[in-house]
Amino acid sequence: ACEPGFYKSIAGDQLCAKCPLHSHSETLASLFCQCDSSYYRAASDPPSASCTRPPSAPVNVISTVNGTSVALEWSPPLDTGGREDVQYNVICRRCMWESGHCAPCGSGMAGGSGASRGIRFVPQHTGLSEPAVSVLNLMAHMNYTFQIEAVNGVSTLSLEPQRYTSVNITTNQAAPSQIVVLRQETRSQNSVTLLWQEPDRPNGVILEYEIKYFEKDKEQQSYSTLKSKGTSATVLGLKPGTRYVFQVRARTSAGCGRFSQTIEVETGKAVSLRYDTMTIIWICLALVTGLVILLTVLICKKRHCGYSKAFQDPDEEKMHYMNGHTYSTPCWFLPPPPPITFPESKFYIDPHTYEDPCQAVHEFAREIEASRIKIEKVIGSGEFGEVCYGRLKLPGKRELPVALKTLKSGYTERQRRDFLSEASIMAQFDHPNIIRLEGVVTRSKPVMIITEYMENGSLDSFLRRHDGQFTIIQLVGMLRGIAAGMKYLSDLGYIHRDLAARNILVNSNLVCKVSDFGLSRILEDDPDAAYTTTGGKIPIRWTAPEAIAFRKFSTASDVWSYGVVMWEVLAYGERPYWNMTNRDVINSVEEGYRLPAPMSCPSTLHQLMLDCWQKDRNERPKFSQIVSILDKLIRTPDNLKVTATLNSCFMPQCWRLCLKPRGGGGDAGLFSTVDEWLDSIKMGRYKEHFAAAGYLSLALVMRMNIDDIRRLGITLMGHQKKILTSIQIMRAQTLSVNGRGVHV
Ligand code: ACK
Repeated sequence: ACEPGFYKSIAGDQLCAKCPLHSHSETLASLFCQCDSSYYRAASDPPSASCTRPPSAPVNVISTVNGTSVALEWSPPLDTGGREDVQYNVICRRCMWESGHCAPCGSGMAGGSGASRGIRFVPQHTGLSEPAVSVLNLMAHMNYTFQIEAVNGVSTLSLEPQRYTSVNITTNQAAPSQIVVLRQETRSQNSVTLLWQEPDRPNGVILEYEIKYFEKDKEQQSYSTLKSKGTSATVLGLKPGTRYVFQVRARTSAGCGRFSQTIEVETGKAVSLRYDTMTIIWICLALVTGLVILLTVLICKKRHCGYSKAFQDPDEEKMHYMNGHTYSTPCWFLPPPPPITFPESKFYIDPHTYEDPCQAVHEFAREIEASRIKIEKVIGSGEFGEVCYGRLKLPGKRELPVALKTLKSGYTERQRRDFLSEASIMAQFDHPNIIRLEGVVTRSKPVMIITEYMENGSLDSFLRRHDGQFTIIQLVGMLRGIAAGMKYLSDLGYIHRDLAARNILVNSNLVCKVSDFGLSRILEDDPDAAYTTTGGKIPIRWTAPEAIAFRKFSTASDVWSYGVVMWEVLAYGERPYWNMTNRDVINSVEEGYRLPAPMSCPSTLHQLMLDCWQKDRNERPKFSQIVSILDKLIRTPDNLKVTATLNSCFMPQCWRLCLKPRGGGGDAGLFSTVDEWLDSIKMGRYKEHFAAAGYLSLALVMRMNIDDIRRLGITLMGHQKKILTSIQIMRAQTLSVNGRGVHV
């Protein structure tokens, strides 16, 4: 009999064998050794094999996202459990990262439809022997979590959960998926009408569909294409009795999707119509009778005060209903309807106070049918999806150019709520300097917010595109508009929190309007925004110190932000605090540092900025005061003549200007060539003008006056001033270096 610790599979004279690794026998005459706790023997393992255990999790997962595909690679587990047969399984989950709620990719989830239809794993998702897999056909702009687990021959025997490593990825934009449903609606001798369904994964706003068609078997010789904005189209000009092949694909700003499967349609055969004389007479009679009836109806209608229901504005319709009148009686029998008065609301209502903020949106904003909108092009991308330009045609109204903010597909419920909250807020405002909301599209996809269209886009990029091209009065006019909009908002009790030039839009008349409302408008990936110790993301450069430190947001903190917007406007879209880090900005402002006056900035305006940046928020001016100060300056522009560039250096708040004149006036000591200096003041376009006129050194440049600058052929007043001011600063600095002048 074998001793404990030894075994013999069959009774006989052979020697006892020592228990293999991770196994034991506690009794005499054991036929096999039992595995230690947490170790197992697979069914195929002989009694002589060591006991083994499941592997640890794979390590070093690397994910490479390419559009809507991801390649995952990893390294084998550090502990294979003592076996060689390690394999991998990959589990895909779509997760709502905010709520932490995850669901297998194969199941539907709130906010997405058909979300994971068609996800493909290459080579497969279970039993992988190589540590790599590619996952295709994911949804665009979506968060996914992949769990990669390592398993071996004993994993199924263990009761412990499998060990896995997770990786989170977000897919990027991608072209729309293939159209799968395409059919013929009608056909005639010369035309075919097709109907199709939007692709399962539009992955953005579908700008148009492309219909490709050709005579059967003649694709190589020629084919034609037709564009359509909607999901149907009639192809005209076809030959009778001919078999045609049709395919359709969708296009978004990310590109074209794949063409659908083909369908074949044969046009009708040409038939010659022959009518006898009697039939022709009957047709003519019917036409004449129809015409007479039509004219009679039209004349009667015209006599009824010209009010046609077909052209009635839905808003008007609502108002008539609210008055309790119906207008079936001709209007000359009724007294004029009393004016409608709405209860005056002094304060705006925060849609977040609604139990269901999605209900709020319909309380404030009107629903617009998607068929009334033509999307023409994508003009940018916002937090929630693409921003498009389009045209809106409401019944009885002129067609309007509009901006369409879309909510990208695959949005979460929270994203939809935040998105529509912005509309609920905007809908409550009515002021020439606040972006006007036209309505919302919530009953079809994509969900959209429709606002007035501002031809010049956002103020910061607009100013950068037109550096130095406006008169000071034009700039003050823009600032006055923004201040008036902010006064209106503050009167309603609305605090903007993210007032910055990027959130102000400009129309073709240079009117500035405040935009971007709602709490979640601060982009997660906005490099200007940083998490604060008090929680939440804050656009540091524009935010008052008390709001950064204690989240004390108020109209006074909006005034601080307004001061930064003033600076951005007068500096033509320069980045506030240039390339200082957020941390440096917080510390310097705390120490008392304030932005210096931008180049050629009137000292009155810089003083107003400094007032907006008073540490004590009670000391800051009110928006109503800012509006009246700017009004006065516009009426008496003489007060704008004294520029602050040199003087501001003497202000205690501006000491850094003297240390760091980057992006400001220029510093003779910092530049060795004329080209370098011109680049530093963003006037690099005039390098050749300077070189051609022989100004090859800074010493020569420093002797120039305004006439010399004009002689170079620089015609824009703003640019002439900018260059001259910079020359004056360099001169002053050289004086101070030589010890002959004031220290600047
Ligand atoms: O600087 P932009 O051209 O102006 O790029 C951004 C982009 O969409 C993302 O916000 C533009 N944009 C937003 N709203 C409007 C609007 N109402 N009219 C015109 N452009 C707009 C903005």
